[in-house]
Amino acid sequence: KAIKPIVIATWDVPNATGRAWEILEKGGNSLDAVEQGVRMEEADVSNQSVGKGGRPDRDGNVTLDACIMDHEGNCGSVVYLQNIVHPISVARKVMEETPHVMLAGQGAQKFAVEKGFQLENLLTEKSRQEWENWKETAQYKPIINIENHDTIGMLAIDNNGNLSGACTTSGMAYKLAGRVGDSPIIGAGLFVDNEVGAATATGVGEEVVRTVGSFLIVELMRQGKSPQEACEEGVKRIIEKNKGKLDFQIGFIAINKKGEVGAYCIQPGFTYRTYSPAGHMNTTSDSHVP
Ligand code: SD4
Repeated sequence: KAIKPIVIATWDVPNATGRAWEILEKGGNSLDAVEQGVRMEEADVSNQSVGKGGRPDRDGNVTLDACIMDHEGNCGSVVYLQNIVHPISVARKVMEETPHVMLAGQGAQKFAVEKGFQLENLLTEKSRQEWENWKETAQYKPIINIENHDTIGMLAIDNNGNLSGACTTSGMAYKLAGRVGDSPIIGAGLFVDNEVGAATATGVGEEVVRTVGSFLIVELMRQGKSPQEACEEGVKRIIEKNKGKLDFQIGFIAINKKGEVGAYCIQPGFTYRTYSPAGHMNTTSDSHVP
């Protein structure tokens, strides 16, 4: 059976999936597709959860987390990176041009600058103003489904049937300085196994880390579950660990080698974008809370 390329991403991100699809359609590889795809959100200042324009930590600093993984199991990650618009491309360089998987903070920034990335202020006036307003109450309470375009996790299969994934975020708004979430942690925010499939997460990262969510979902698919069943089981684990306290959001998407997709979340309102030969679609995920 002929391989059909496909790209899937968390939230309603038509520009990102459209860009990835352009690459896949021309016969490009899935690694380029996911990198170029998520860069659209990193550069988009109207997405206040990713890259430039992201909401800052409680001290007013925008700090970015991202990771990328290819079909050979190579991976790269940056955490607590500041003043660089495209952390995903720095993560790719960590993967391809260093003996390491993860670079953090100032070291990651120094590496990026050495590789030719420009330093830029990432705090937009809108995000700065919102942070000023937040400081009046200074209550840390992650908002469920912020504007329906949050952390972007993207998974793709190319013409050769190879899988890659990328995940990039500015993390939870008004987090403690130094906080790193699931999004740049291989196995938590993203996992790719070219024999089985791939998964990625959005939502309160601490909960995803606790269950190594994306790795869990890929392993469940390895054991025979469909992407949908695996995502549901991944969410169920988190719910069990929280003993019924469900006032937060987690959303997973997954894809298997056959190009079948699945998605599941705790709270209603999580959507995902798919682009395949069947067309461009925004789909509402099933949720645990009706
Ligand atoms: C984090 N998972 O830093 C990210 C944030 C996120 O929707 O996905 N927000 O925990």
